[in-house]
Amino acid sequence: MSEDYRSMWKSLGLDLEAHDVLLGVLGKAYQDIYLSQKNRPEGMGYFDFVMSEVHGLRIRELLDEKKSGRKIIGSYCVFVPEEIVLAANATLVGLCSGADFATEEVEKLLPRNTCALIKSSFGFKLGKVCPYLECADMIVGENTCDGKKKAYESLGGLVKNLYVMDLPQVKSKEGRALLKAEYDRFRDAVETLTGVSITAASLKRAIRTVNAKRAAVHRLSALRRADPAPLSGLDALLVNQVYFYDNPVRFTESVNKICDELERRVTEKKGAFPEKTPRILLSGCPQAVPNWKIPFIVETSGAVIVGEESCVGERGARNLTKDSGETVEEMMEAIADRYFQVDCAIFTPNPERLNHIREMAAAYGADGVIHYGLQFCQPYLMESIPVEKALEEKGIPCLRIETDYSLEDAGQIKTRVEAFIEQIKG
Ligand code: BJ8
Repeated sequence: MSEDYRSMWKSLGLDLEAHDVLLGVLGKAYQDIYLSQKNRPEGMGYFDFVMSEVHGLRIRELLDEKKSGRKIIGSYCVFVPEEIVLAANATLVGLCSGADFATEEVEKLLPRNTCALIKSSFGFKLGKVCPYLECADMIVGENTCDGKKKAYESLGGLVKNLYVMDLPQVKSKEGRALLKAEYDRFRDAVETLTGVSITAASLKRAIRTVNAKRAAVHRLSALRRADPAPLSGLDALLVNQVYFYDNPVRFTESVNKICDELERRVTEKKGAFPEKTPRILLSGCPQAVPNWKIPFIVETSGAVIVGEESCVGERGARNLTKDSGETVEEMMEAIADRYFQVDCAIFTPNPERLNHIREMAAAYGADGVIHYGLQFCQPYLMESIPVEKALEEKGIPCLRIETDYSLEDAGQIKTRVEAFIEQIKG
């Protein structure tokens, strides 16, 4: 990344030395994990570029947007509706939380046995290394798992403008009403922040922009059903990660462009891996940038990942919002309907997720499922046991992995993954 950005990072209050360390580690990991892959589609060049400029050009764009009066809103969860943010002429960015940083400082505020994702969000703030966090005018936290909801109480003292959204835990009539009420409250807060009143026209436009982005990733996912898979799981994960940072219109165009190329690859039977490579569905906790550990292990052990049942993947992006409403109220109802289908493990009971995993395994021709749970993540770790049982009852092999962001257990996980791949081959 160019030197020009240093003054920009300084103006955002980043710790330049620590930030250099982060970028150094990130750059090396990207080189080793991504750029060393073979048979990548040309269209991945765009996503490589976005990653190389993720703290550079994209931040400059966001700062330019701010200069022109647009607000930036940061979020940690796929329950925060981008439609509402865009309709108020603001920009939503995902705050990644995919790497350990400033762990000693973090553990002064959070118990050690907090999941790596939550610790990472604190580490990026305390270590002053995330330009997205620093340029956000509002940060939205959500009452999902216990870890997050208690952590936001402390995060509130560290960031300028934390807005906490309450979320239901049960898929009941009352739960749906709570979600709708919280989205109305959020709409008011976003309108106050931006000084822009959301109209039926602006909301419809925003719904269509976000739907187009989701439809593009649906198109990409569908192409991964082919054998040979035209795209590696690592590259697909990268697209799903960039989903949270990029300008939505540009992102949609770039995904559709790579889909055109992948369609040609499918016709020509050109794959990222040879035909009949064992196919894995990855299911579980979200994998935020730069958490590429499990896909890297899987895809360097003789299998290909063909789908992600994850919030950075199909759980987060799968349903479109109905855009036929004519009033703001009708469209707000449609937004609540769409998000109420997200089957995060914080819901109890949560049979939809289990059904979705089974459906995905069948649709993508998966030979086995790897369930990825972050250590200390009770919702997903608890749910992984019934998931494994239900899949195995249907004859779908399942491997449960519990890990964190460190690489200490990489060797051990690789041994287990290799044995699992041998099992599903046989
Ligand atoms: S909708 S998955 S993005 S909450 S890993 S912090 S659950 S202890 S991230 Fe999530 Fe929204 Fe749900 Fe999706 Fe807690 Fe588990 Fe940590 Fe987690």
